Amino acid sequence: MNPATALATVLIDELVRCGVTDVVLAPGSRSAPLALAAHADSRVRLHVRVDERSASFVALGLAKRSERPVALVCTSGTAAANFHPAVIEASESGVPLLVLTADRPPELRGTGANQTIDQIKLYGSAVRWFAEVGVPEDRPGQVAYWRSLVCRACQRAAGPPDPGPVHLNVAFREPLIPDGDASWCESLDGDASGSWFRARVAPPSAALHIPPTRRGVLVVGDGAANVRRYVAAAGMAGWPVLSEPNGGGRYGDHAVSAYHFLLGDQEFADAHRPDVVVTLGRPGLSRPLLSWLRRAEEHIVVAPDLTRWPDPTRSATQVAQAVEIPIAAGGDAWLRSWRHADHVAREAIDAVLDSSGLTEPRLARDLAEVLPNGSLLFCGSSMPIRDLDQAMRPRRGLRLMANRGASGIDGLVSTAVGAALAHNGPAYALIGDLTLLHDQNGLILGPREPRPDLCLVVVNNDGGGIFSLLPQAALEDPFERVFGTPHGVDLGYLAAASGLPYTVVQETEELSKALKGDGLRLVEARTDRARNAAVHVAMREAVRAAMRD
Ligand SMILES: Cc1ncc(C[n+]2csc(CCOP(=O)(O)OP(=O)(O)O)c2C)c(N)n1
Ligand SMILES: [Mg+2]
Repeated sequence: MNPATALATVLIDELVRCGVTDVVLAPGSRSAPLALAAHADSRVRLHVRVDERSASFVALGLAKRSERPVALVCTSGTAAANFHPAVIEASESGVPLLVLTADRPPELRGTGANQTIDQIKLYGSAVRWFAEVGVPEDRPGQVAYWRSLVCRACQRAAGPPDPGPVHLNVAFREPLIPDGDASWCESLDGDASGSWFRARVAPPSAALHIPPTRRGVLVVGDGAANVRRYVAAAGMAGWPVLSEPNGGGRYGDHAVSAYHFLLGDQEFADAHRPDVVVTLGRPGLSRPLLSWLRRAEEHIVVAPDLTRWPDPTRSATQVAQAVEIPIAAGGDAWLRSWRHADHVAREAIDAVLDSSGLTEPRLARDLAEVLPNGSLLFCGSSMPIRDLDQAMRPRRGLRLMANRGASGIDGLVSTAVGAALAHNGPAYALIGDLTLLHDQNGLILGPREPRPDLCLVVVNNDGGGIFSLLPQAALEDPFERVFGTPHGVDLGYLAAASGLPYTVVQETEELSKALKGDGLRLVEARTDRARNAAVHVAMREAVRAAMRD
């Protein structure tokens, strides 16, 4: 057997032994040993994509939803550079990715040899760990090295306490394809059972005990862990729960879903300054929420990893791996006041949306409501996730996810595809038109690829609608060209080019029917950016007026 085949066979085998089930691959020649080994191993679910950027986001989605490391393979050269955005998102949102970039051997580097670039530490500080594997050689002792390296990579990617991407640069010298000879200088097998080694799991963290408090609030942002336990504890303590949709805590009696509008009301925010706020994950959607967070007497950030904790407002007074929320007597008035305000605000918001026809926040609200239990909803950055934040009513049985680590509008189709492939149940995505166009290649699925059950709902406002809510909207002449960026693309043709079922929704009443079907499909809702900006103003004003009454 040639060394390239031996290394690739052992790498894939040890990945499987470490629990990896999915490998995503983009085609190339230098990566042939890894591609062939992954294809030959029936324990691996292989996904092949022509575009490395899409491939990397598919891997991100798979890993994000499954919370397990997913391997990602490409050839040498710019192919590897196309993984960078997904690696950054994985780093920022703590998703375990195992990036295996094939490379030329050292003697070809820096010589102008074809498709050869400097791949050493290519992703800089965006990976938790980098290793140059070294060119495989036909001599005893290599197998132990390769297997132990893969175990370390899996352990570092999966955490705990800080999951994230890991990069192995794998240099292969020719020949790159199997020669039909199965012999090697030592056994290629792993030891009897399990992975080559098992890393010790981190000991359970000690919880921070806080004194009983009447005016406490639980805030849940992106990437929060142990949400159910904290929401239950907040319920016992009489604390309101302010959860972003992707935080996973927007359900039950204590959920305050109109907080964006409530906290945007100065009078309400002044009257509801908390003694203690506990934040899980990273809140980052609502400016009023972030401003109000800065005014908390005590702000406790819960972070599993004490070397990197989210605190975008720089208001943390304590950081803990876990917090024990105490039960306090007599906190009813605090919770009642939040809930009453939430009820009033929600009625005002719903009244605006119910009388406004098909608008973006209404589509977001209704979509989150009609999806069956057990569904996954992947949300694009820009307005979709914000509209859900502002308009979605509390509910159970719906899993919401978004790429909020770096909040890019890139790779969203592919991330949603990957997440859908790891989700046990129907999957949906709500994304903007520019977000769809940015990752058109994510729609390309070869005939032998595992197919997701995913309905992409695209809000087509012919450009970047978010900018109409920002100060630059006043700059009428340059605005449309440099921010609005209309494109006029007919999404029907786009769907046809990829052979996808396609439906246009004209009225919100048609939504449920349009969502039906299976496999990858596209639903388009056409909206208007200026009208959308007006609806957001109307919601804010309606809440303000209702609060005054
Ligand atoms: C990769 C990347 N490029 C640019 C941006 C800046 N950006 C944020 S929102 C946005 C517009 C998105 O438009 P669309 O997907 O149609 O959503 P809409 O704003 O209309 O809701 C842009 C360009 C970004 N976040 N990520
Ligand atoms: Mg748009």
